[in-house]
Amino acid sequence: MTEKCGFVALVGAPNAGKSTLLNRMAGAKLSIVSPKAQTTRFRVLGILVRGAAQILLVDTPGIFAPKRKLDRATVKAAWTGAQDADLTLLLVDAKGGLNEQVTAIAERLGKERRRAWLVLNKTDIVPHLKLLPLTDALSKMAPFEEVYMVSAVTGDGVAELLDAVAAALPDGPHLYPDDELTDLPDRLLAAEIVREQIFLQTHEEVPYGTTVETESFVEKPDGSVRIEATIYVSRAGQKAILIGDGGARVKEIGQKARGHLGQLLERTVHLFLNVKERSGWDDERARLKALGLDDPD
Ligand SMILES: Nc1nc2c(ncn2[C@@H]2O[C@H](COP(=O)(O)OP(=O)(O)OP(=O)(O)O)[C@@H](O)[C@H]2O)c(=O)[nH]1
Ligand SMILES: [Mg+2]
Repeated sequence: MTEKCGFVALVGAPNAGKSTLLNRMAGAKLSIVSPKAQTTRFRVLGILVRGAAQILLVDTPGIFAPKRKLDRATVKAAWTGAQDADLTLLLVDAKGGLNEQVTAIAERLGKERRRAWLVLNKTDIVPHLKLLPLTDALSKMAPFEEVYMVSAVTGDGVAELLDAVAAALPDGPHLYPDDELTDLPDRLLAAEIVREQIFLQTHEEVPYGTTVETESFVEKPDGSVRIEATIYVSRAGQKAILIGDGGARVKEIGQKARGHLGQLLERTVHLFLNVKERSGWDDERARLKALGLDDPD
C-alpha cells in the first residue's frame, strides 16, 4: 500500500466542537474542551493513523472578530493553521446554525478557493430536518467538495469521516513517528489542563482574563512528576475569585487538573499552583510568545 500523509485543518466559529472532534478522531484527549466559547488559544496537532494514511489533524482556535491583542493573535493562529493544510474541514454547530461568524468563515474559504469540506456537528441534538437547509445555505458560500454530518460527542459519523479523510490525502511518507499522538510538549499540556479547569470552574470574564504558564516540570527518581504552574490574571478581583474562600477554588482547580494530568501522563503528578496578578498580560508580547502565538500587529 502506498503511504499517504497530509495536514487537515479543523476550522470554525468558537464553540463549534472542533477540539471535541479532534479528541474523538485522535482517540485521546489532546485539546481542552469547555462549554464556553474561545477555549482553544493555539494550534494543536493530533497525529492519527488510519490504514495507510497518517492524518495530521490541526485543531485551531475559533474564528471571530477579535478586539484584544490576545484574541487577534489567536484568530491569526487559526487562519495560519489552515493555510498550509492539504484539506480544510469547516466545522459548524448545526444546532446554532448560520450566524455572522459562520458566514464570514465560509465566505473566506470560498474566496481563497481552498480545498474544503463541510462538517455539520452536534447532530445528536439537532432534528435531521434542519441539516439539509443548512447544508444548502453554506454550499452557496463555498464550493465544499463533500459534506459530512457527525456528533463529536457520541462519535456518530466520525468513522466515515476518518475513512474519507484518509483516502483524500496525498501520497507521501509519514512525517511523524506513527506512535506519536501530538507535538504538544508536556509542559504546555500541563498548563492547558489547568486552564481547562479554570474555564470549567469560573465564569464571566475570569477565564478570559487568565493564562497559565508551567514554571517547572521535574521528573522524580520515583517516576512521579512535580509541576509548578502560575495562573496569571489581569485584575485583582479575578485573583480573589480564582483563589476562592480560604483557597477553596484554586485547590479544586488543582485537584481536578492533577487527576486529569495523572491519567494523561500515566504517572503520579504533584501539582503546585500560584496565582499572580499581571495587568495587561493579554497585550504582552512575551506572554503571547509563551503561548506560541505571533504578534498580530
Ligand atoms: N451535544 C453536543 N455537544 C457537543 C458536540 N461537540 C462538542 N460539543 C460541546 O460543545 C462545547 C464546545 O466544544 P469545544 O470542542 O470546546 O468547541 P471548540 O470549537 O473547540 O471551541 P473553541 O476552542 O472555543 O473555538 C462543549 O461543551 C462540547 O461538549 C456534539 O457533537 N454534540
Ligand atoms: Mg477548541
